[in-house]
Amino acid sequence: MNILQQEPIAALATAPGIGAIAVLRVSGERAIEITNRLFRGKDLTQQASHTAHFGTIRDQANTVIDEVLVTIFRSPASFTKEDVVEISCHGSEYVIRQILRLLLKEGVRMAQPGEFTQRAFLNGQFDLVQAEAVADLIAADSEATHRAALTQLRGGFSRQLKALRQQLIEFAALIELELDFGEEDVEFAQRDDLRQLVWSIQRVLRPLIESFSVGNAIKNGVATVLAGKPNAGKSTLLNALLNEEKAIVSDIPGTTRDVIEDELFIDGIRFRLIDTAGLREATDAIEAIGVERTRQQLDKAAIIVYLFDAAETPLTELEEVRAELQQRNVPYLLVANKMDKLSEEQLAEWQLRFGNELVAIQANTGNNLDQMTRRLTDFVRSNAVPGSTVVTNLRHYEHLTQTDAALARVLDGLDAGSTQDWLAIDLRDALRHLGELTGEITTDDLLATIFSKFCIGK
Ligand SMILES: Nc1nc2c(ncn2[C@@H]2O[C@H](COP(=O)(O)OP(=O)(O)OP(=O)(O)O)[C@@H](O)[C@H]2O)c(=O)[nH]1
Ligand SMILES: [Mg+2]
Repeated sequence: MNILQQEPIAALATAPGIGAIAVLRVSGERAIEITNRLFRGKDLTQQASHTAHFGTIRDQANTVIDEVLVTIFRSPASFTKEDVVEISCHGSEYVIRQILRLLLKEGVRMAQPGEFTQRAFLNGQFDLVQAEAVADLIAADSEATHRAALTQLRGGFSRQLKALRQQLIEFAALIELELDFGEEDVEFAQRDDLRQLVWSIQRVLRPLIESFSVGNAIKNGVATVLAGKPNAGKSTLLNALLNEEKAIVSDIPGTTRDVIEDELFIDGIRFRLIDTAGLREATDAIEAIGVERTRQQLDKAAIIVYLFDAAETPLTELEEVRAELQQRNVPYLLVANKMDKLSEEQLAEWQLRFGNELVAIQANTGNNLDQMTRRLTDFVRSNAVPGSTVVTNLRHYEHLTQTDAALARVLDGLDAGSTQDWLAIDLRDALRHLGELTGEITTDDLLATIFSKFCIGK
């Protein structure tokens, strides 16, 4: 691929604010030459790629601005594939501003948000899925988000999809060719082969589409709803998990009336813990609203933790609760709270009955909480197999589902013996969505939207 060296741009690559050091990045045509003009030390233009050089940056009056370490990367062996210089200086805002000012005087322009990554993309450093993974990686603040972004950065699903898209293009071309023959009844494209190909593409798409709910949970937190009857100890449990007195606890049933939410990282996974009003026939109008909100939260839950008072809940009631939870199709956990009031025999009987679906805890002392949280992380992990690709990006998800829908129409068309022009429309649709997914088809608008989400300097 031809490397296009565009006008030089610069930006602070490290986080703004005061730090021990800061890194300024310059990329583009003459980046090394321009930096060299400000630099006193070795002649940078004569140095090999991937070497670091100590020296000073001076202004026109030959005043030393700072002592710096300059690293040079020669095209195409750099992040943007252009000539790149990284200037590590002291992390003072004054120094950073002065060096940037000198660079601008030499004809360098300030970079737009995401412009470095955009150039890397345009020069074929990686595809769009990977470029977006760079953004996610920078924003990643939990171990799981970080892992998901890294998998996508390493090539993830786009390589496989590109190959399949290529095969689909060949079929589409044959069908378009049939169209050219108009009235004549010719079939260049083997319908059975096309069907096979569509199936194999769907086999790749489907797990990716399904991974989105997990991916989304990883990114935004797993909505974990603490539900149960009043006084079960839901708020006590929330406080114990958060290790702070977030919610009011009392022995009056119906204490919590609104939804209380906070985040908690367990084992690198972000959970959104949601404490709710206890479920019962409300005794007043406000409590009724609270109970209604609990129901809404249950409908949106990713995991339901159903808490009950171990000393006051008969087996028949538990069986009913479990039947209701099973209807909801989300992972749930039956949590017997106040195990201090529970006999060994009773617990053994429940465990025999409910197995892994039940754990006993004592929320007010924190006893056995680790057993419960381990169950929660297991739910998430069992859905997201380590190393498999998890789709976390809404844009990817939409193109994946639309490709899938277009392919389903192709299959319907094949079954119904549709004419070429109908098949051609659906094939083009599928190709377009696949192409936009991996960045083989791009519009300026799309690029602008994606890269503007980056911060300046990335
Ligand atoms: N013995 C015992 N008491 C507990 C335990 N956990 C909570 N409690 C008590 O149970 C009572 C109710 O606790 P809450 O946390 O307010 O219960 P809740 O489920 O949030 O109740 P509502 O907000 O009314 O729905 C309080 O008096 C707690 O101190 C436990 O493990 N053992
Ligand atoms: Mg409460």
